[in-house]
Amino acid sequence: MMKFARENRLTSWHIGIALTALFIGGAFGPLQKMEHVGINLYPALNNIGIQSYYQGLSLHGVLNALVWTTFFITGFFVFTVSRSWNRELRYPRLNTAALIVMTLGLVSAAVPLLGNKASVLYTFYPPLQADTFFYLGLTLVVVGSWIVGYGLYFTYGAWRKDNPGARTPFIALASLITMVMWQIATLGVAAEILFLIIPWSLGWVEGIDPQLSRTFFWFFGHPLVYFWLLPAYVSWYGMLPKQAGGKLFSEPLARLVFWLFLALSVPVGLHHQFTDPGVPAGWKVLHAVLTFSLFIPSLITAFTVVASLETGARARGGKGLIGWIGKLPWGDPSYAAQNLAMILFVFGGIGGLINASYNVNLAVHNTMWVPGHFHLTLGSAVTLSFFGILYWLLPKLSGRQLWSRKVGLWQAWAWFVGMLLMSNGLHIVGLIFSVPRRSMLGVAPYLQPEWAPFLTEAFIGAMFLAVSGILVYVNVIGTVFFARKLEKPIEMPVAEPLDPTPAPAWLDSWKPWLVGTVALILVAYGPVLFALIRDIASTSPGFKLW
Ligand code: HAS
Ligand code: CU
Repeated sequence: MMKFARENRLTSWHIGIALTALFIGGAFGPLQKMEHVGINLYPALNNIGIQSYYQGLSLHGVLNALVWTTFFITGFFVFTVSRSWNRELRYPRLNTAALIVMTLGLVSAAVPLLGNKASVLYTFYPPLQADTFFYLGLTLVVVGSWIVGYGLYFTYGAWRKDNPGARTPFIALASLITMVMWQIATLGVAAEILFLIIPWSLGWVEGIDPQLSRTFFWFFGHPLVYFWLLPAYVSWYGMLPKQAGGKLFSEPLARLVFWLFLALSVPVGLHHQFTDPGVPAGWKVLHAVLTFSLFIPSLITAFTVVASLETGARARGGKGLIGWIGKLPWGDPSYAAQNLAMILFVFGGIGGLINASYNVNLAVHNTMWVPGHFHLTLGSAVTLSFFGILYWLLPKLSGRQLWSRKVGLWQAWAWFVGMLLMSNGLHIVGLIFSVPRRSMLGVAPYLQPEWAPFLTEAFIGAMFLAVSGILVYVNVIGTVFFARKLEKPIEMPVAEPLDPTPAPAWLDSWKPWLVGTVALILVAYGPVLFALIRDIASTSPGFKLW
């Protein structure tokens, strides 16, 4: 069998499922923005079983935020890790089993979602109560993703045995750190689902403690957003400089950033619960401060990635203080999509600073500002980067050229413009008018005429996104089924470090970082969870409000 045939097949399946989920989930986005300007198409969807706005919103959140990301990322890492070591998976059957478990989970969650039995939105906060199969399905997706991780760790062990003392190549290390972070983070949601939600949704216990459930959820929910972001960082640091004809400005800094994300991703989750009455203020302050410390790796990233791209642009003849930017490979859709994603992330990141400020958060919490924020981060920094990655990865996997570079460029720019418009409108209505998120605004009795210009701006943005989304699928289908065969094979782009000296050993050493990570989590979460568990109040029955 050709080398990497199995890995390629696994990655293709992961990504194919991810794209299918995004297609269905994404379709609801424009419908939501239409509803907000008074064009309600949901009654027409009754015929295909979509009963309400909230069912659509649940599909949108679960399929996009949870399924598209998790399946794409696990598939991408199977690829990055094996190529980075130039080594096949140690136990490919284990990774096949992982994919099967994830897929069974997806089906189990999708059936109640499509049947309007799990319209609890993607955060599934109790006491909203979904069908048990929804929760079981999500659990299986998570367990499957753990098994993907085990497959990668075994492969790491085999590589390490053959290469004692060598530095783990950056792309493999960064992918592994992200996977380990995910494994720690998902303990929170596993505890929530297994100990609290499933017994309650099966009727074994009468009530649930919503405060404890939310706290377990956000133990997982914040690192979840970095699980989405870090694969994009793998590409921005490890691949994009090469695509721009340059080198990675500082490999040690790139490694440091991933270790810092491992240590700091979890102990900040309370910044989603600043308004929760059951968590003492002191702990919220601690999490707010730790959240601010997370700006350090993001700002290191901004500096290092831009400096790396600059080495490429200058090597291509770029001159001047900012004139070099024009020499970046803007004509390459894979590059352009990811650079545009970064630019949007600057705004998403600044909004994150505002969210994380304990007192300022009160002005924006539960308003449209928050979807404005996460469409710049999850919807742009991450998703647009993944499209950029697809523009070389799909040709690599299918052995065919990208169907149309031009369509790829149009897609990336339409996404960029669409997200700018949509997120600008959403941020403004949230901040200025406190317009609530997750609401059918078009029929709300409190709808105000002053909101209209901004909701219309968001609607226009969503139309750009709809077109852009269609262009993604045109190119995917065109590439896989209709494009010409590749003339020469494509390899994963790997950026060389500017300074070839190997990174210091402490940046390739798991123990100190893992110990630090666990310690920080115990300090930041131990007492909070201890008190909530000690005082558990399993009093709330389940509610089905749809
Ligand atoms: Fe967030 C809510 C705070 C980042 C996703 N966030 C959410 C929710 C989601 C989400 C989905 O503190 C909603 C959850 C829900 O449903 O309730 N977020 C932050 C902070 C950051 C942050 C401090 N978020 C993300 C990322 C996400 C994401 C990343 C997904 C991938 N977020 C919050 C808070 C809330 C929240 C509160 C709760 C709000 C509430 O009240 O409910 C930081 O990590 C951001 C740091 C990033 C930067 C940007 C660095 C820029 C870079 C690009 C460089 C490129 C350049 C351009 C300069 C500081 C690295 C180069 C150009 C050339 C031409 C070369
Ligand atoms: Cu967060």
